[in-house]
Amino acid sequence: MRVTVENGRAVKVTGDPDHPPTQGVLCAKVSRYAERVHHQQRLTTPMKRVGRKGEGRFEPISWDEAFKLAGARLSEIAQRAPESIVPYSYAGTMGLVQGDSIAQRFFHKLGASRLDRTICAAAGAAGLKYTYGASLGMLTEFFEESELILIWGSNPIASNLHFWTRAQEAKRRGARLVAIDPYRSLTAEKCHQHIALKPGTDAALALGMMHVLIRENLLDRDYINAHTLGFDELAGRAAAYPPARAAEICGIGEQVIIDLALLYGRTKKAAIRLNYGMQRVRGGGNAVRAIACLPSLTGAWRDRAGGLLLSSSGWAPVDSHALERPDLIPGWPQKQPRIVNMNAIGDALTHPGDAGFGPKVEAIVVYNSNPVAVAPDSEKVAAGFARDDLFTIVLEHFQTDTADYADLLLPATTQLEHLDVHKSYGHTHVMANLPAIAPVGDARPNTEIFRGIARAMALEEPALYESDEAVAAGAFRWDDAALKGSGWESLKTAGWVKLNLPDAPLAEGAFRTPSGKCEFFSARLAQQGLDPLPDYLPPYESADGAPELAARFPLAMISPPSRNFLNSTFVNVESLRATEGEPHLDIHPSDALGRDVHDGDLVRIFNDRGSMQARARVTERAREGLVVGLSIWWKKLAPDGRNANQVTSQALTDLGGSATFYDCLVEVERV
Ligand SMILES: Nc1nc2c(c(=O)[nH]1)N[C@H]1C(S)=C(S)[C@@H](COP(=O)(O)OP(=O)(O)OC[C@H]3O[C@@H](n4cnc5c(=O)[nH]c(N)nc54)[C@H](O)[C@@H]3O)O[C@H]1N2
Ligand SMILES: Nc1nc2c(c(=O)[nH]1)N[C@H]1C(S)=C(S)[C@@H](COP(=O)(O)OP(=O)(O)OC[C@H]3O[C@@H](n4cnc5c(=O)[nH]c(N)nc54)[C@H](O)[C@@H]3O)O[C@H]1N2
Ligand SMILES: [Mo]
Repeated sequence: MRVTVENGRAVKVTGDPDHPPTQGVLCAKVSRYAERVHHQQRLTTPMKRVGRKGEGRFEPISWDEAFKLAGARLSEIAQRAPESIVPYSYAGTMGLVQGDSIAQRFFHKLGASRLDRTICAAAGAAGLKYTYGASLGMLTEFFEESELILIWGSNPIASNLHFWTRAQEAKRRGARLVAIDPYRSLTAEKCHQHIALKPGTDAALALGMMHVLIRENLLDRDYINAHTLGFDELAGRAAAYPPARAAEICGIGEQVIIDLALLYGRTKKAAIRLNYGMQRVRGGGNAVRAIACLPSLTGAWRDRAGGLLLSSSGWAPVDSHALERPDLIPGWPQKQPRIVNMNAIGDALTHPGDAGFGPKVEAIVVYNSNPVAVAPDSEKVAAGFARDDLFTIVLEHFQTDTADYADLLLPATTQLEHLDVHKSYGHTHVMANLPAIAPVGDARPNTEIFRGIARAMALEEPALYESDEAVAAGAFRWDDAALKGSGWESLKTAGWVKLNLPDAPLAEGAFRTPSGKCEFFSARLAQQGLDPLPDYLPPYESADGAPELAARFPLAMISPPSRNFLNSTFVNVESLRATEGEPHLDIHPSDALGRDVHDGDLVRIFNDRGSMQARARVTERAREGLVVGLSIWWKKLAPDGRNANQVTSQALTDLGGSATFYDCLVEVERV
């Protein structure tokens, strides 16, 4: 990203035309980043609460006072019960310095609870780990040479524009694009074919495809013999999914599955752009495993334009030990503080504490995240944050829904104001992020804020006071083959470095599993008492998984991202919010008819966990039985002060402990 600065202000951001994956293009929301950075509501000074919890009334204080208040309270708790302190952070910035470095070291030094950062991608990451050994996949550049692209649980026009550019180029060269998505997304409507399966049924589709590939012998036996493990067992599993059965589960036609499998098996350069939308359900990990087996069955990996990409982040040699320093945990490695799953933060904050859970949570420090808006089962999350005896520190750019509950609200810098380094999960370059402007107001980088609190607590640990530049320089294992020949200085000068990888990195196997093969059968899963083969697990909330619940709440709701928001970031940027208008609910005409709901009506969406309102759009974009509320709205900027997470649940996925945002039954009525 390049920034144009005039008189100390960022006036324009553009893509870097020399950077191969982005080619000078920014997506709709990030192209407004300068507007966000200089927004009149940017937090510019530390503040302390003067009103009731959640009321959002604050008065300015100095940084010294803020550090003293934070340090005194955290010291007192840390001496008594360090695990009562919980950090809460996710993807506000994905920078390795402002995300996971000094903050993690600080909490480790205290012996605080550890956070399982699983709100987004953990099921998919686990699925890939058990199958490929790590988050490995095709290089995004070569999708433009593919002859067939399955865009599976992915809406790149909204969420991954730079891949979409490649897919369009492939289309111009004659490739066929197939969207697999219960919703006719902006992307699905631009593909040659849209397969609108029921949410959470992707594993059944993949197993049905396998059944056909095996029956028709559309297999690469040499690749299977040399580079995979457990073919016979997998074939046994696929035998239980003839296309008729898979079709029944997925709610699509049998012939659709047969045709898809034949097309996939007969196309040499067959690529799958899998994405995280399909793993936010109970069986998300198994579904990723099932789909990840497909290119290893057909040997699609042999061509650089074939294979699969869910995440490429495993190619980057990040030194997470150096960044996070788990060895600072008192008594480590024998002593391992408890782990709090971030998806169950509502339960954690409202738990009284007992032998199983450990001590009651007394303090939460939130940075790079907005849990009151983004975490599931939001009524519980808000009830937790509203506790008078909870000490809450929030590091933020803006007074978000979460910031309203802070005792201390501390202004943080944006990417234009601080130093960082990044890897990517969509491409295979690493990037330096150099500050373009001075901090706005009195804002400080996350790292500097944690150093300030550490100093106020008189913590004597040099790693807490390391400079951002030193942290950045140690973020990667520069001696790894993927980075050979470069270092922090050359990365800083060039802006980005392309990882040194073969064009078709899995053509000769080289998976990172214990066997070095693509593991259809996973001994590691078997050892944990789990199914060693991928299977279809019905969603927790579906007619298959919970018939009684489905009788009361017959509609499946998904709430994937809007094009103009980045999770809950950018919702307060007026130009972007104006484009989205107001919260909508897309509902199929036949579902609307039975409920006397008409296009443009205000509707209430509800289940046992909560409710929200939205403006109905009666449309065939949502398949029958499905409703779609594009997200994630700031509650306080929605007309009824609520958002989609009022109805989502804290249940976790089969693998990885991920969130199940799209495994959610509701009912809808006209207001
Ligand atoms: N504009 C924009 N871009 C973003 C984000 C954003 O909020 N806004 N967020 C960023 C982040 S953090 C992430 S993780 C990614 C997310 O981006 P993606 O990984 O693409 O995931 P989603 O957008 O959640 O969902 C993608 C598609 O999956 C569909 N889907 C939902 N359930 C299922 C299912 O069970 N099966 C199948 N096959 N499809 C399903 C949805 O309808 C949606 O169209 O995007 C990133 N980019
Ligand atoms: N219903 C529903 N809920 C979802 C999802 C969904 O699809 N549907 N998607 C889920 C997914 S995929 C994800 S990744 C999560 C995302 O959840 P979060 O990671 O919480 O993402 P954001 O909502 O973007 O909030 C990030 C906050 O970090 C702040 N921030 C940005 N940069 C910095 C910085 O450098 N320092 C500090 N201190 N703050 C910073 C921003 O101002 C913003 O308020 O939400 C999940 N929630
Ligand atoms: Mo995410």
